[in-house]
Amino acid sequence: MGNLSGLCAALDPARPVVVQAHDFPDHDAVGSAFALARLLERRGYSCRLCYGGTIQSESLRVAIDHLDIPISTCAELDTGEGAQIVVVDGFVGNSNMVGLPGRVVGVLDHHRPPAEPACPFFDIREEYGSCATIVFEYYHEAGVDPTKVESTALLIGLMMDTAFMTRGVSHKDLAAFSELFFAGEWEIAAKLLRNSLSLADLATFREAILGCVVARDFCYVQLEGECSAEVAALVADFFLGLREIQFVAVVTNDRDQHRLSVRSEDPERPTDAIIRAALDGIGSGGGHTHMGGGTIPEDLYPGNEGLRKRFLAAFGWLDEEQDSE
Ligand SMILES: [Mn+2]
Repeated sequence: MGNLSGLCAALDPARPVVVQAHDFPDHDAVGSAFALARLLERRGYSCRLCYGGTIQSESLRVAIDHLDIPISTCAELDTGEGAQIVVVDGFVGNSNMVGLPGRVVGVLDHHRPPAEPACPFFDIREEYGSCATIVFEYYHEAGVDPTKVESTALLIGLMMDTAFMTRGVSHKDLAAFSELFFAGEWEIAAKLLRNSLSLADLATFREAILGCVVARDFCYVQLEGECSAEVAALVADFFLGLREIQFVAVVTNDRDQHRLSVRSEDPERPTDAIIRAALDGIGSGGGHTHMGGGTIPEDLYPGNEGLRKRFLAAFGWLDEEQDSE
């Protein structure tokens, strides 16, 4: 059985389907949820789209507006107990996925899960650069060409998650890219990707440049000012662009918790494994080889230097220092 037919077999066609993107969603989560819902609608399902938290990304807001994506917050959506939920680009139980009333029936994701999901259907492809690529293959399986709008939504997700095809790219991503690029509006996708920042974000970059702590190829950035997850990710990308730096951790304060955006250019230090080691016992997180994130509740936060040391320990560098003493 194909993956799309597997998902459809797990869904009850008589009841509405809720397609849920991860909290504080990004382009990949929203674009994939939207395109998946449109494909399920062609199969006779009625679908609604939602996300947890808020939309912090201005470029995502522009994309939702431009593509006219009918998505609302989980709070606005009155799902009811009987809802069947399909989670996209993350999974319930993760710190970045709010629980909705109803039952999680399916999960589509490209993040390595800490444990196998306990729902009837899941399709997790860690080697893929984006969830959009998985959904694109569902269209293939269905023998359906995505429309221009659907192609654009998927293309933006794919381009954002792979940083213009420079990280985590599999052959499948490239195949999806070559079809979606001209099937969708690549100019819009490229413009959104290039214009994620505004002048207002310069203060964050100034703070980051002045406050970063570098040890060997590891750059640790603590930001005290207000900063969205998207800008924190772009700060991390910026430091990774420095030749000497191969691993970056950016930490921001988010009211009652601390949030991490992590990047790695070293396959020996995959972000998800390092984050789990560094946050062991104090927080949660995960991701891919090249990019990941996590959260630490305020009451468990070990302090800036304490957290930085936890990364050094996760690299095995603290042991080396002790050995050489
Ligand atoms: Mn993604």
